[in-house]
Amino acid sequence: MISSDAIRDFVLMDEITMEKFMETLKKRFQSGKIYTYIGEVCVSVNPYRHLNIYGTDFINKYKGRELFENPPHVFAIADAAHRVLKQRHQDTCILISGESGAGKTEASKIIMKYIAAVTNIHGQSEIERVKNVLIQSNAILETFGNAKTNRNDNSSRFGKYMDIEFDYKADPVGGVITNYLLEKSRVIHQQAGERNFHSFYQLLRGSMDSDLKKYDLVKDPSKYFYTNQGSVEVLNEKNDYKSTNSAFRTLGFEKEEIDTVWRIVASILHLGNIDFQMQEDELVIANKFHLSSAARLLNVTTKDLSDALTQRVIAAGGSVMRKDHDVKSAEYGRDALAKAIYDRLFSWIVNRINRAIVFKGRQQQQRYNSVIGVLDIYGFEIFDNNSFEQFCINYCNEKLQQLFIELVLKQEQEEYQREGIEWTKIDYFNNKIICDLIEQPHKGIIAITDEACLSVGKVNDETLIGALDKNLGNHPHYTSRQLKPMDKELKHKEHFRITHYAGDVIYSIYGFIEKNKDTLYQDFKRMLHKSTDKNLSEMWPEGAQDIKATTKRPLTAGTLFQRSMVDLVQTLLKKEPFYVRCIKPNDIKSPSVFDDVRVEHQVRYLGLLENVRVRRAGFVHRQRYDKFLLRYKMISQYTWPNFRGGSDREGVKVLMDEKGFSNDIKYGKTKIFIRSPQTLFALEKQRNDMIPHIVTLLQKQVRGWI
Ligand code: AOV
Ligand code: MG
Repeated sequence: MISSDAIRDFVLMDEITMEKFMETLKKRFQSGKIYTYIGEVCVSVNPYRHLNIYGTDFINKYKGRELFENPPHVFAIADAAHRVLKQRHQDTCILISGESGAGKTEASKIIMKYIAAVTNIHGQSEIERVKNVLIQSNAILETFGNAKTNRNDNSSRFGKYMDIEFDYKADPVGGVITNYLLEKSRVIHQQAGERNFHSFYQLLRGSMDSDLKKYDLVKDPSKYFYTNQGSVEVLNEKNDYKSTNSAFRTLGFEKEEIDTVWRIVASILHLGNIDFQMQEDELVIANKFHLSSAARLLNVTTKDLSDALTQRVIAAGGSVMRKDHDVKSAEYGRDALAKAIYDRLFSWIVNRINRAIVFKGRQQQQRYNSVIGVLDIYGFEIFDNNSFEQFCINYCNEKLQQLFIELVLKQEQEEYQREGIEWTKIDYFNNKIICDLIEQPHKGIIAITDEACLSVGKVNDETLIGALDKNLGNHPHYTSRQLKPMDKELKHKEHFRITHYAGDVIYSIYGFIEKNKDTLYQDFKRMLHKSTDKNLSEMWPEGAQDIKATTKRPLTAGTLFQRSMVDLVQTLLKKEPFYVRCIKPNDIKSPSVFDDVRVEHQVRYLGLLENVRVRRAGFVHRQRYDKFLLRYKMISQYTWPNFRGGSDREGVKVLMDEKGFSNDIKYGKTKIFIRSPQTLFALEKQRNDMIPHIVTLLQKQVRGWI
């Protein structure tokens, strides 16, 4: 029997139980082996320390090799995805999942680094540029889209799907990044211990004093309301600011564009410090300094900004009127403005990066050949206070889990069918029921929230939870305090609980309606469009619209997100998927602690044990006849050095009959299927035993002894 930490593939365990799975995972983690396969799925445990396994020596070891030829590694998955693309011109995708802090973003960067390293052997300069842009884009996206949360110091606060496009030689010639719903509420509010997006601290801590003066800012984040609510802890901001700017330049951002970006970030800090007061029935801005700085940085007039912050222009019956805000609605407007400016800036940066990834000189007809899609989303998360953002993030994770279930099952079933092999179904927990709870037309949480947002009467968050209770009260994955007053966990009536595939999450209904409506007063859009900063103005094309023109009600944030998820699933379904399933070993970011309870929970909800069972129920190993024969022909006198009695299939049959393995085998149309791991071990052992003999034999041959 092999020791647990030597098990490279969970299907090779002698029994499939949770105990055995956990023991294997733990032993491997403790001996620095963070990757283990389940067939072609790579399970990865966050090491929380630097491992020397990503250098050139390792890249060379994995290049062009089959999965089983080397110890498990995410490089092997990247190579497999690239090989499928190269050999079969088939689009592939690598789906990286796991909860917040499990190592998804790191895995996606490792994959990109590997792909960049093994392509373009002729060193064509334009391909080198594209590769550089792909890699450098991460630095920028993380600066503007990542933040410190209580779960991860560098948490992705947006979803990212990147298509890397390859030419017919399988060299990268372009790419397209799609971003999903940035958690923009972070711009204005952070929970205790958390921070705003890295960009704010980089600007404050990293830029030179003369630049700060230009922005009317001081170095200290505690001076700004938008950066002082959570933690003001300093990470490595100084160097990061330099790297971000250098990445901007690598990507070919113009000097003015970089300038616009940082001016917008600075203006948001000023907006956050603007206060409103009522003075004799008139709303006034208390802090004029921040007002004029924000206006200057946004290239709008102080009057325009002041008007837009304090009044609304209403077009009624052909005439235009002005109406003062009260303090509350002015504050709402200010925060909505800050969030919207940052959100637009982020999308603009993504678009700008996409323009930079296009291969220069590519002819119109010279389309890319195929793509590898890399999906790195925000992981499942539970905070002390969960709101609309967590609801969207966790829904996104449900969708991805659903895809895993569908595809892993489907793939296996199809392969057995294709090869004419009998198949017994393994039971899964199918999370489709939770996806439905959220997204079903008319009946799901998103639809019910939309209905509340669109109805004319006075609707607030409490009425929304009433509607949810009424429609979903009987759903096994939905509970609220109004329905179960004895439920201690649900502290308030305004909370509801979703039993997600990855655990129970209690959401506070407060803010659901506002965040879903996502209203930004028209006045701001017009003001921003009028900005004399060309780049900023371009971010707000809808501001060009006439005041009197009737505008269609925009889609809600929930519906937009749901549609983008449906599109994403459609895109992924067209590709051959590879999986990296990331696991977080502990909640204290420790390289040595393996928290059994936390890990077992993840293994359960990720369905890893069922994955092993399906894979094994199943066969532990399958291989094309030609490849199989090539690997093992040396162990049989009938097949060594070559089998001359017929097809590869017949050769394999002769070999397996001779070795007495026939009962453990099924012969498919193009592949051999091996049921138990013992057979595979025995084959490997015999092969290993033979290798020294073969080597001596070959040496003798070379020396002419035989
Ligand atoms: P995530 O992407 O899954 O969380 P990250 O990839 O950001 O998680 O990983 C969190 C941290 O764990 C990183 O900043 C590293 O310090 C460490 N880490 C992860 N993988 C490795 C590795 N292979 N080698 C060394 N350190 C690693 V979130 O974005 O919060 O869901 O929304
Ligand atoms: Mg991440």
